[in-house]
Order: sequence, then C-alpha cells, then structure tokens
Amino acid sequence: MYILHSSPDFASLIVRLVLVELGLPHECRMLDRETGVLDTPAYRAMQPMGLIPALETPQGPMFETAAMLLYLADRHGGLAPAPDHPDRAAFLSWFVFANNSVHTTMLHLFYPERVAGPDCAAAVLAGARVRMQTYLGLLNDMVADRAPDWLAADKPSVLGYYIGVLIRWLATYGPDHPSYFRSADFPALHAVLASLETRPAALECAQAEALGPTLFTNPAY
Ligand SMILES: N[C@@H](CCC(=O)N[C@@H](CS)C(=O)NCC(=O)O)C(=O)O
Repeated sequence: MYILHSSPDFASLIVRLVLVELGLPHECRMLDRETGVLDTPAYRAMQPMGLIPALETPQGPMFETAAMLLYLADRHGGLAPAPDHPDRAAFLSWFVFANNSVHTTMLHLFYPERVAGPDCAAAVLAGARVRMQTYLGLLNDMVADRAPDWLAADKPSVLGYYIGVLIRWLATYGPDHPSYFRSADFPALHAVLASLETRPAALECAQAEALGPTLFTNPAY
C-alpha cells in the first residue's frame, strides 16, 4: 500500500495518475496546508523541503515527483521502457529533460520573483517564456518525428502524465496570464494528451480532484 501525501491539482496529481493507471493499492492523504503540516518534523522527515508530494513506499518515504514516477514504473514494470529496453536511453533523456527543463522553467513562469528577487522578475519571465516555447517545440517535434511508444496517444506512460499535468498548469489561468501556453499549439503533443486524458485513470483522478473532463488540453473547462 502506497500513501501519497497530496493536495488537489498539485504535483501529487502526476503520481496519483500513475498509481491509478498501474492499478496499485494506494491512499491519497489530502493535506491541509493551512495547519502547518508541511513544516512538522514528521512531514519534513519524508519531504525535507516541505513540499507536496511525499510518497510512503514499502522501502521508505520518497520525495521528488520524478523520482516517484521512475520508481513506480521500474518497480511495477509499466509506463516506461524497462532498464534493459532499447528505448530506455531515449526515454530517460526526455524524462529528465521534462523534469529539469520544462518543470523548472514552469516554476520560473509562475514565480519569476523567486529566481533573483522582484526587481529581476520581468527579465526572468521573458527568458522563461522563450525557453518554454523552445522546450515544448522540441518535445512536439520529437513526438512528430519519432512517434515513440513512451509518449504516445495509445500508450500511457509516466512521461505522458508528467507532461500532461505540466501543460495543464501552463494553460490554467488563460491567455492573459504570463505563464500561458496551451497544448493545441503543439499538435503532436496535443494529440497524445487529448488521448491520455480520456483514459479511465485520468478521468478518475480528474473527478476525484474536481478538475473537469479535459484534464490536460483544456484545464479551464
Ligand atoms: N521538485 C518537487 C517540487 C514539488 C512542488 O513544487 N510542490 C508544490 C506544489 S506543486 C508545493 O508543495 N508547494 C507548497 C506550497 O505551495 O505550500 C517535486 O517535483 O516533487
């Protein structure tokens, strides 16, 4: 039994999608951040930064969403090429890219003042917008050119769910928000996400967190 320390529409959603897709027994424990639970020694022992999610596993607690996704895929043999699969090298490259480039840049779009203070926020934001356009374009072109099994419309994957939630967040606040990007502008990626969001696992998680039926492609639904 896995215990996922969660909050609706937080990064815990990505892990939840994977737990449900793999059919793994789990409990999503919703945290009330207002109570200060993220700062308690018990929570910090699981997630040293006091962020969401933390995942309790049979091998002990984990933090970092990407680590959880790889752990679940490897341990349960699904949603990613296995370590000895010929596609593993390419998959790992794009998975780490999603984590350290797309996810990190997304945080710069949402919180530009955190990078170098409020005086630099506008410049940070401008740079992050250019990088995000490049990164999503690279992902889109990779899918269009290679049609990999590990980021495909008809095959769920940890990378698909990861990218899906990142794009969901980028589109959440609409075109007037400086963080705005939408999947429809990246057609190959859009086709993958439009299919993934119709899967029972995606619909189940969307309903559980009250997020609407078009989880990835139209989060403002
Ligand atoms: N690198 C971490 C980042 C997790 C993260 O940024 N979580 C955010 C929500 S998505 C959070 O917990 N924020 C705490 C708060 O807003 O109180 C991961 O990938 O797990």
